[in-house]
Amino acid sequence: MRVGATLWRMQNVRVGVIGVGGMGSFHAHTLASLAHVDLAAVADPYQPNVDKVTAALGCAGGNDPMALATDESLDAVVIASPDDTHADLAIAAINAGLWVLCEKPLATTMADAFRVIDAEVGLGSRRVQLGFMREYDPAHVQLVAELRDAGRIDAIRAVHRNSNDRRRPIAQIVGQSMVHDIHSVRFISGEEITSVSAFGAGAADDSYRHILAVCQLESGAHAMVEFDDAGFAYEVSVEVLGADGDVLTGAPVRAVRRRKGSVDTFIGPDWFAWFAEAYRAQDRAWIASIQAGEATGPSTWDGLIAHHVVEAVIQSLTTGASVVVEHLGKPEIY
Ligand code: ISE
Repeated sequence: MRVGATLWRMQNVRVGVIGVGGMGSFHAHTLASLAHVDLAAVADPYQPNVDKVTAALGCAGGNDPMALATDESLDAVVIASPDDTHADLAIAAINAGLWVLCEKPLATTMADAFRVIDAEVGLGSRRVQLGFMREYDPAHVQLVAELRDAGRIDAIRAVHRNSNDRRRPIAQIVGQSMVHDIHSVRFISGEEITSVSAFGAGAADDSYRHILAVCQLESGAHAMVEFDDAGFAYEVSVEVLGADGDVLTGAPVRAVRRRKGSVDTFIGPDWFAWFAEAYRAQDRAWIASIQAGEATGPSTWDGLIAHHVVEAVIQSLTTGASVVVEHLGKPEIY
């Protein structure tokens, strides 16, 4: 590992990407296009994924995610492998002295999430940025700035319409998708969620089309998180009702398309299009934090708390009861 702030500024950051399906390949392309980044290698057990990225970007490719997570010739890795592999890979990378951008969710169990926290706390400082990229989305950034003179937050409405075209089990809907909205409520309000009542509609097997989670916040404000696994079109919006005014994120700024018989503004086909700038800004900020030698942005603690609330939402959905979200003490490094 190279150290020293001056050196960092002059040298490119050598990055590996673990898991190059849709999300990881998007990161690989984004990172390869940034200044001061050498995309050194990618790893994915599925060879066709590797072939596509190495052919397009000319980096090395392999099939062993753990080998890349512990490759000390790298400075940093992106973890974009299946959700239940994130914790072990993040711990291995932390122990190998690498900087990490870990896709959400941090983990699929609280036990795994705590193991990652323990690894960072054992090191004494943050090493990981979590992929809650909405914090970098221009509309969300502006919303947070506008809230400065909107007064006390009374309520938040977070609406998320997904374009996944397959039915997912409840744990995945909440753990992979609503986890973003849960984090949004936390970073926008600066408050913790203290209880959750969740309702599902459009049931099929272990799945719902639509989930509504009504969350109480510490101040007594509430947040309504509404998720729709519509299967087509993608939209995310957040509205904050403040004592002195409301603020609402709009769609990403796009050209208006006029055709005979229709005039339409942009509706995202998927999250890559809707949040293109957010992902780019996130990856840019991650590289800058590595150059500065200090992890910034959403942390593993944010990932752990988001999963804590995910479990409360699932419990409320399955029991029909309101669930108290137990307070967890935050280690000093966060
Ligand atoms: C997906 O995994 C993402 O991370 C997207 O940001 C989110 O909007 C979508 O619902 C998830 O399935």
